[in-house]
Formats: sequence, C-alpha cells, structure tokens
Amino acid sequence: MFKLSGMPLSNYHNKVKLALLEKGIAFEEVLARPSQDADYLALCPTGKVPYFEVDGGRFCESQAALEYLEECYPTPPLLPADALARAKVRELIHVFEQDIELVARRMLPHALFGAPLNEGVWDEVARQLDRGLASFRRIARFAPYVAGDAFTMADCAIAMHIPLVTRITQIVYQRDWFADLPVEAYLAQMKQRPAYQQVRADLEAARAAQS
Ligand SMILES: N[C@@H](CCC(=O)N[C@@H](CS)C(=O)NCC(=O)O)C(=O)O
Repeated sequence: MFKLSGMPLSNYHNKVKLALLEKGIAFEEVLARPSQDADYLALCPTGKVPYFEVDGGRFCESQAALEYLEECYPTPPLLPADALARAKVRELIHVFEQDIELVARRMLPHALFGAPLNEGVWDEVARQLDRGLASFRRIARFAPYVAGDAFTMADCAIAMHIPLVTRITQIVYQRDWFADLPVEAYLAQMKQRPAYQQVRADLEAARAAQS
C-alpha cells in the first residue's frame, strides 16, 4: 500500500493526498514533521515533508509522487492524453512552485511564526512575486480548471498552493496578488469535489489542534 508521510498542514503533503483521493487509491497516511535530524534524513533525504513508501522503496518530492501515481494508476487520468497538453500541465506546476510558492515561502517564517522581517528580502520577494504572477497569468487557463477543461495534477498542486500563498502575502504585504484572476470561483469549484473537501477538512482540523 502507498504510504504518505507528512502532515495535513503541508500544502505539498496535501497536493499528493488530493491526487491519491481523486484517483481512489487506498493509502496509509502517517504523521511526520520536517527535521534535519539524522534519523529523519535517513527516511527523507531533504528533511522535508512529505515522503513516500511503496513496494519496499522510499522517495520524496511531491511531483515525483504525482508522476509515480500517474504511471502506476493511470485511471482516472490526472494528465491529458496529448503530449503537448501534458507538457503544459507540468509547465503550470513548475512555474507556480518555483516562481510563486517558493518565493512566497521565504516570508512564511515571518508570516506564520513571527520571525524577524528583513526589509531587503521584503522588497525582493515582492518583485519576484510580481514576475511569477505575471508568468502564471500568461499560462493559467481557469477554463474552468487551471490547465483547461479537465481536472489535472496542476489542480492538485495549485489549488493547494493558492490558499497558502494568499495567506502569507495578505499577512506580510496586505496585498492580494491573485486579485485579477478568477481564483475565488476556481476554489469554490474545487470545494465541490469530495476529495478536496476531505483534504481541506483535515487541514482545518490540524490547524484547530495546533491552536
Ligand atoms: N519540493 C518539495 C517541497 C516540500 C516542502 O517544502 N515541504 C515543507 C512543508 S510544506 C517542508 O517540509 N519544509 C521544511 C523545510 O524546508 O525544511 C516537494 O514538492 O515535496
């Protein structure tokens, strides 16, 4: 059985969990927290969450997991049949994660844990977010799914990342970088999906338990 180790507070954990639920794959979910301790690094080489165990092997990186699941459990598909359309789905995920999520994440320690704010970084992150969002606007379709007319792995990723990026940037900049995109309608539509509802409910429960 596929084992997902991580925590429901993690958007990368939830990206993989959403794909598992959408595909109807039985899986075991185990709580793990990021750590640079040797014991944890022996399980997950980056020390991050999530990591995965299957068929006696272990690996990390959420996108590697989505690609693994797509190969081993092709139905229902989370990638289009056409090779170019598949490349466009992967392009969206890469641009969002590298140029938006990872950039906003630099402000996460300040936004969520009260770490001191570095003014230089504040400006730099804002500039990079402007650029990342401009790239995203050029390729996002929202028609009605982020990559077009079908639910894909880009939705598993981006529907989990948008709320975190919005939360961080609202706290740090009091600015909504998604204001001119139809993300409200998009997320409302995601909330109609039972798999998304379950992932979000587990996230809310984890947040409630934390406070
Ligand atoms: N590229 C990784 C990113 C995973 C990631 O950044 N996870 C966060 C939690 S959402 C984490 O473990 N952060 C702790 C750290 O960076 O040390 C993936 O796609 O799985």
